[in-house]
Amino acid sequence: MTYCMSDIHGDYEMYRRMLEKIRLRDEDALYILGDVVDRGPEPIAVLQDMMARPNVRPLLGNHEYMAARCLRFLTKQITEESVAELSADRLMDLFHWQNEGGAPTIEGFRRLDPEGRQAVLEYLMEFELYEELEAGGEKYVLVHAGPDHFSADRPLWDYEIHELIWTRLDYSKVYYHDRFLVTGHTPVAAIPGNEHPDAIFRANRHIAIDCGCIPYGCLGAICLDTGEEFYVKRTIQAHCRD
Ligand SMILES: [Mn+2]
Repeated sequence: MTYCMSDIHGDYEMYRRMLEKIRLRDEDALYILGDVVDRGPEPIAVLQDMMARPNVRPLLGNHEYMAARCLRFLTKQITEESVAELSADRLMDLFHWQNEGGAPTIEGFRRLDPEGRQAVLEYLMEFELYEELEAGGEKYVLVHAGPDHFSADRPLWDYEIHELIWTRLDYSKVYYHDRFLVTGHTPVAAIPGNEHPDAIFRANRHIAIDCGCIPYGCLGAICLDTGEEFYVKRTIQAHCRD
C-alpha cells in the first residue's frame, strides 16, 4: 500500500500514533510530503525515526529547504570561522527561518553529536522535490506545495525548487485532468470555501492533506490504493513556537 502524510512540524507524538494507526508494514511505502521540521517540539526525533525506515520516502518542504541551508552553514561556521563573519545574506536566511519557527530544529540539532548532525544533513539532501506514481489504478503527483507558473504540458522536472515548495495552489482549479495532485503546505482550513476544515480535502483532482497538526489541528494520512483516510487527534496541546 502507498500512504501519504504531510506537515508533521516536529510533532513526534502525533507522528508515532499515526504510524501505529496505519500499521505500516515493510512492504508499504509512506510518502511524507515535507515540513517535517520547525514549530513543534521534536523535529529531530521525527527525522531520525524517518531515517531508520527505508520505506519512508521524504519529499522536500519549504521548512526543510530553510533548515538545510542554515544548518549547513551554521555547522561550518561554528567549527571553522566566527559566527560574526556570517554574510548578510546568510543572516537574512537565518532570520527568516527563525521567524518561520526554526528554533526547535536548531535546538534539537545542537544536542546531536557530530555524527548525528552529519547524518541529519545528509538525510535532508535526500529529500525529493516530487514523486509521480500509480496506485489503485489512478495516477498521482505528490509535491509539497504544488506547481507554480503551471502549465499542463510542462514536465515536473522543469520546475525550479521555489516553484514547488512555496506556492499557494488554487484548489478550485483542476491542474492535471488525468491525475490527482497530492499536496501539503496549505492547511485545509485555509482553502477558501472548504466546509470541512479538519479533514483531508478532496475535490477538483486535488488531495490536500495538511490538516494543521501544529498547533491546533489533527494529523491526517491517506492510503492512495484504497482512498481510506486516517486521523490522529490531539490529546495534549503541543508547545508550539513560531
Ligand atoms: Mn510548507
